[in-house]
Amino acid sequence: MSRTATLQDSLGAFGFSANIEATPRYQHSYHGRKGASVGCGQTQTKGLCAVTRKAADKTRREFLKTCGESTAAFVTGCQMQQDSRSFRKPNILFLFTDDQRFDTLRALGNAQIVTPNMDRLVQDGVCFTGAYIMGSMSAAVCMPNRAMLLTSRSLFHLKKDGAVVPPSDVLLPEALACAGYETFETGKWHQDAKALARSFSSADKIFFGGMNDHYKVPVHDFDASGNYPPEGVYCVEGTHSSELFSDAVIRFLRSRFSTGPFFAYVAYTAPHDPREMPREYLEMYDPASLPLPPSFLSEHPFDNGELRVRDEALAAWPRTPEEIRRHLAAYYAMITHLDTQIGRVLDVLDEMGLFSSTIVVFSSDNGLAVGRHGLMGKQSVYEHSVHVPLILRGPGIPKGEKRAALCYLNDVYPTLCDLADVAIPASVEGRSLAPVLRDGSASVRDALFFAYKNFQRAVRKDRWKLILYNVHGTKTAQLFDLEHDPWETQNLADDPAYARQKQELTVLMKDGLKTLGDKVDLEKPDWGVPEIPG
Ligand SMILES: [Ca+2]
Repeated sequence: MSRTATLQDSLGAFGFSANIEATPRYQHSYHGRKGASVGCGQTQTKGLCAVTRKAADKTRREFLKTCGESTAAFVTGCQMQQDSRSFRKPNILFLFTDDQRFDTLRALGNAQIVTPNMDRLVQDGVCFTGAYIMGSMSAAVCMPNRAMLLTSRSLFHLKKDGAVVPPSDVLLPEALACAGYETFETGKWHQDAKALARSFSSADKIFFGGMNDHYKVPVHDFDASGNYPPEGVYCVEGTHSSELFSDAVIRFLRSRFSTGPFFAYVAYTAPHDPREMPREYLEMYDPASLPLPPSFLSEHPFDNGELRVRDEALAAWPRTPEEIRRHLAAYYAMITHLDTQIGRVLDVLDEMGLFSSTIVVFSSDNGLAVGRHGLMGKQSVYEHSVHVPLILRGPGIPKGEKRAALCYLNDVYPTLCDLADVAIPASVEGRSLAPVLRDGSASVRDALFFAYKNFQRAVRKDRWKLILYNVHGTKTAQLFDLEHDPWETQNLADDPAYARQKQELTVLMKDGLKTLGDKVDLEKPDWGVPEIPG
């Protein structure tokens, strides 16, 4: 028996058998979606340098003038555009986890979990407590949200739900590379290989796909051509994914000799199931001592359209408090193990004297229910699925502060461009959070909109959240007062006392979704869109 512990160990006595099928190599997770590819050539650099926002400030315009004068050079190859002024661009270390809910950091009030290194980031940086994802048009929620993070496109403007990033959608590392950054990737890449190839100057231990056994991750070495044939895959058996990817970025940090800025994108696959971690981490958590969430239910109260998706089969129906507590203990154990690995990376950054010159971004691609509302997965628009952690630390960023401003993950891209004084490509749809970093009372969004497939839509504004469902023609509404009911347990949708809020949010939702590019027409019986199978 290996040194590892799995949730299956702890559930063995209960006949737990919903183990996770290994993801076929070169396919996107459990949907059999094959990794697609698109043409890659020089044209992407042409697009990047030709497109800039009119709203850019004077400083950026001056920088772009320099960039624009070199358009011909970009067309023939990405010539690094160095800013000649004294401003030194910060390094950027992006730590991106998988399925980590917003409330799984001790420093943010979760007294049950142990996350000393994530807590370091909270204490040394700014935590955005109102950070959300936009949703998904498929059960593979990770995929579009990673695409949105990397391109800052809205959900409804992604190609194939983010499986493919067309050259017209300039990726964040592409934009940074053309501004002089050395760009590095390790870990999960849920988009096409050509998009990776045009984004990074190097990579190590690349995992194409959605999920896998954490101790047998099929990885590739970097190939600048974007060709990743099946015979190039290999496994480092016995090394946990969180250690594998941390080792890779540490090697990158220690071996680089360039004096220019770097962008290192570390895409962990934890705490996504299968819930595997060294046994000592599982032993840190006693399931019986973990409180059930106030929104625990044995089953979801109505058909939300996705009650039997693969993630929901990770626990038996009806859900029991004992089984949910065991899942929660394993989920927390995996996060604590991940936290230790992140600590190793942060320590190396400090040892190398890069603390003050490096922006560290910490976030996750979506949350996870783990028993809340009778659900296990992330295929919903409840807070536990769409609300994610987001922390920025580094030069130009206040220390130990929080920001409640509502934002999407795709706002991070233009924020980093602003902090690094890098041109924001026109394909970017997010809004820079730089004003919010400067001013704690500032905001860039009045409301947020969420979607899951074509049968769930939601809006959040101030303390209110409205969720509308249309499942095979059956419409359901939920209205929550998040200030008094953050667990979303008291549905006010049918209470006449809140009819005004419901009506205002419905109108807001219609307008907001249309602006984002959604095709849904809430007035029509079928919402005017084809059903996306559950
Ligand atoms: Ca995920």
